[in-house]
Amino acid sequence: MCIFCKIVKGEIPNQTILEDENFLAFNDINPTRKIHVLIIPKEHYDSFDVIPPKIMSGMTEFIQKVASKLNVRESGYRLITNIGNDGGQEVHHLHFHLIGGEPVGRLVR
Ligand code: DGP
Repeated sequence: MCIFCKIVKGEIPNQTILEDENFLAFNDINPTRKIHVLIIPKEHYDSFDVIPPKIMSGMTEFIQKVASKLNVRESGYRLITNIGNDGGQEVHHLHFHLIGGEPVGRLVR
């Protein structure tokens, strides 16, 4: 079973930010910014590339609730999902990184 499925099942502890029936948001184990939260669907999908589009509407609403809870909607934040090897994805369970709490800089060179 993948590591994020184990987190969903409670087999690996996590610092939960927000949870509902379908989604979970928790602190990244290795934060790169003051705020670094991972947002996942509880159901396993390998990556964004294979999710049914209808999952995204619930996920969008949930991510906005997470951003509200973290109080970053006014200051702004970055949302990233890595896909596959070239995308730098290490955990193959769809997740969005929400980073912020400070200026995160430019993404492109
Ligand atoms: P990615 O490279 O997009 O697949 O990012 C995977 C992220 O998952 C990485 O930032 C570290 C995080 N991570 C890996 N294992 C764990 C874990 O057991 N707990 C938590 N909270 N985060 C984890």
